[in-house]
Amino acid sequence: MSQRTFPDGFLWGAATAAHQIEGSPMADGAGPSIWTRFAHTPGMTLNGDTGDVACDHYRRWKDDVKLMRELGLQAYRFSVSWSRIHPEGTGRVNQAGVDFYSRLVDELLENGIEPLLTLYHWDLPAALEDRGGWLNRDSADWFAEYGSTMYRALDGRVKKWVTLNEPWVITDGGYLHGALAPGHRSKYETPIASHNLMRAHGAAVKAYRDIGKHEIGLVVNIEPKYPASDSAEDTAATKRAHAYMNEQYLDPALLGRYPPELKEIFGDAWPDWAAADLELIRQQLDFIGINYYTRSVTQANDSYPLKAGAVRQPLGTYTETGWEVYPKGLTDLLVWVKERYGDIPMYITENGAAFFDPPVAEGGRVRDPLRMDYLQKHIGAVHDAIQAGCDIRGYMLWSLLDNLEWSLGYSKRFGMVHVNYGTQERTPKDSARWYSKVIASHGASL
Ligand code: LGS
Repeated sequence: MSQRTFPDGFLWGAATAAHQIEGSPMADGAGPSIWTRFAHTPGMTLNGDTGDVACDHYRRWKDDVKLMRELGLQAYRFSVSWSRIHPEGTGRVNQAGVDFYSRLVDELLENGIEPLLTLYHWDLPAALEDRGGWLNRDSADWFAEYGSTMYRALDGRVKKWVTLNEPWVITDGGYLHGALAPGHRSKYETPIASHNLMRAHGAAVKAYRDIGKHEIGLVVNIEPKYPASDSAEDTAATKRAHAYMNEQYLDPALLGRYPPELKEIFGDAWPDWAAADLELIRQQLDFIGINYYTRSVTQANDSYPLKAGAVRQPLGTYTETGWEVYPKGLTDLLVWVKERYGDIPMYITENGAAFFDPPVAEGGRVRDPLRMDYLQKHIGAVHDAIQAGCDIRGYMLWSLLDNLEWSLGYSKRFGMVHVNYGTQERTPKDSARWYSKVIASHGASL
């Protein structure tokens, strides 16, 4: 096995999100979020699973930080639940909510773990959904207000901030196809929600420059799109799919414009946006966070409204969520980001896989060779991108713990640590022990 070197200061960590691990959604004065409502609506999640308990991290946070330290993590990416901070979404601050995250950050720092804080990982305060949510143009101000509350409370102790996690998933899942909260299904709403999310991103970065002194960025989920054939139809479909997922958010954030394919995809549902909006969206960013899981071999089809979709690869390996394992796609993608947007620092803010894990064996062992193999190959792909000149500053494994996979409930396990949802016992899987060694050797043992 060849020896690999990662840059000095490259951060090794793991990621989670509030709704997926915390539980106790209404504790200590919090307000409900759209995910609490959505999960409590019959038929919206697999088995009716909710985040009421999840990994009980809201009460076990101290033990979880201890676990992170034992694993040797250098960084931890987590998200803040907006409705714990502003139960009505704006205005009144719920100090108990701020204190929860403040204590968590202190504990991380005391254990030598750098916090990466995501402001929005999908759990909009329900009170704001009642005012139109991301369809309301005021959402940019609401988000900047909430961001400012957090910057004032934590900037300095938190030095790496993320505005939004995966705006594409928020709108494609929440506004176009309805599989995710708030469960809308409208081609006409989707561009408006997308645009307002990006205005909110811009407004929150702007507010950060007034209050914060460290780094702020945006996290996107992107995946390379390869044409299924060289037909004109598949080539055009691939271009549309690429613009829709990979350029829709990075282009306005970094270049101040939208790719022209969006008009082709959305037709009369895609408005002509005001130049002032695009100016707000394009802010100086300190880094881009990339969430990578799979690629897509794309062909033309009659799906609405994209008219493109992924073709299953007969010789491919697939994870439990049905996503193809394709490590080279991560290298291709990172090189593409560098080529299109220039030398912006990047973090891998999520990468990982759900596989079927056997039950915890006697002696507390969980063998998960497929996850280990997935991680090894993808971290190798990150290394290849660094070799190709990409400025990659860290890798956050998704996820620290098995957790609530949104509409798929507890059925899919992404953790390097097994969670017994009956007892809340945590058991590091083989992949966690392996990852600890990778961290301790700064990637040399890969
Ligand atoms: O748990 C989520 C992970 C799991 O897989 C996390 O909260 C999200 O930020 C992120 O979206 N996550 C995730 N994404 C994989 C998306 C792959 C889509 C492939 C679709 C092919 C049909």
